Amino acid sequence: MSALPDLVPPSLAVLRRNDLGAYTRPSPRLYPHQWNWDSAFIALALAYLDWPRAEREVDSLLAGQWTNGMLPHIHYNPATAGYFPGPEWWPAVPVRRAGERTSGITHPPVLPTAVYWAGRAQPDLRVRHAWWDRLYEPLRDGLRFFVAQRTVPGSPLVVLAHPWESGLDNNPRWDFVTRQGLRPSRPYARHDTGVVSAAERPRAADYDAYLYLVELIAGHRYDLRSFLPHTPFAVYDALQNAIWYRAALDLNRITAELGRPPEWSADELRGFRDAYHRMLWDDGAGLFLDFDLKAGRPIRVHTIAGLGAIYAGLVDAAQAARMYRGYRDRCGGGRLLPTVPPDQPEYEPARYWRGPVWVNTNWFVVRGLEDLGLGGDARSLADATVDLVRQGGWCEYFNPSTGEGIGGGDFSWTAALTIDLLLRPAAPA
Ligand code: 9WN
Repeated sequence: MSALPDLVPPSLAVLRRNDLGAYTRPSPRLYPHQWNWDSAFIALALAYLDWPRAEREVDSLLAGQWTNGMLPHIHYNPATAGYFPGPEWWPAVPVRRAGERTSGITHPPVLPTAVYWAGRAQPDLRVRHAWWDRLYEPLRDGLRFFVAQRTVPGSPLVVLAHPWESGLDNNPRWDFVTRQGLRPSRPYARHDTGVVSAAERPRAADYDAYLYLVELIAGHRYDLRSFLPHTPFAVYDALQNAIWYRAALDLNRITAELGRPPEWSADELRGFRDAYHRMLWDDGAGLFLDFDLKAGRPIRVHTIAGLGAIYAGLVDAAQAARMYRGYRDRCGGGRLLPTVPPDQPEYEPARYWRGPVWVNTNWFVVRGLEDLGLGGDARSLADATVDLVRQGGWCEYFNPSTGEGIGGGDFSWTAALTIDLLLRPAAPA
């Protein structure tokens, strides 16, 4: 590829520095193993620049798949230390390939969408189709897992079982559980706060609750039906559900190109869409909200997760424009889009998922706006996102008030999605 945009080579250099051969670590000192949605973003970027390496990234992630189809949120590398919690917190995981070590929870299923777009970047149709053909079953199983194992009678929406599964760990939507004072039975020592300032990470009470839930879930052999009566945390996450729906659509796009019948019928998709609107839409907020299954009520916290429906095409252009512009206009001239609007009492501009701008959440919104024909909004948000990286570096997240890059450095998905935004520019208005 000639004349690459200026930020592409240094972004690729970040991915190269984090390349451990079979997979790309999210960040050098903070996250040494393979993470699920991180690798989806990374594979998408590599598809433009190093196709064989993109294939390897996905293969390595799929090597951690479970017998029930679940793709765990972490695929551990036994040769690497320096992360807490390690695989010893997740005993007896039912992996397809004996000997693989993984976590016991999943992550937002970005992978089918990334594989769809990565495939589209492969101009040789034989290579593209052979790859999709090879990945089709594991991707299908990964999505079907949510339907078979993570729904409850009466609703097609998928249930999130741990804040880590959302990928937005300490987002204030989950404060209702971290406020409960839950603690694991074992003492533990965190690794993250030795790498990054504690002021930019989740608090001690958050970690206590995370580890309490790890023990509970592992104690019930990772089976939602078994731990549901006992867990304080079971929610319909507006973003996780949107990502699942988008992945289902993209898997259908793959089947269409392969000349196969669709995996999801129009009826199934319509049922999901109706349930999503019925359960999660909040007219006053102008956003979708999450739903606490245990309490039987919405979680009334406004965050960027409420815009996930835009990415999924779960709303039409007019509703998407209202949601996006309403959210943007609440942000008081700061950098876009904070993960929590500054007018929310929980907003903290430098603490992880409680306010900072993250490149992946912006990317979801950009790609959704673009698909809905809102090219002007998509373009300006894409430009604002790339400018943040240009000024703040390849950091994990950015302070919306100052634009400063914070959290872990050399962060892979910041680099990967910068590459995607530059090489697949959002459509002009
Ligand atoms: C726990 C790797 C992951 C991301 C998540 C982000 C963070 C882990 C952590 O890092 O989570 O899974 O230790 O904080 O919240 O989205 O996938 O980059």
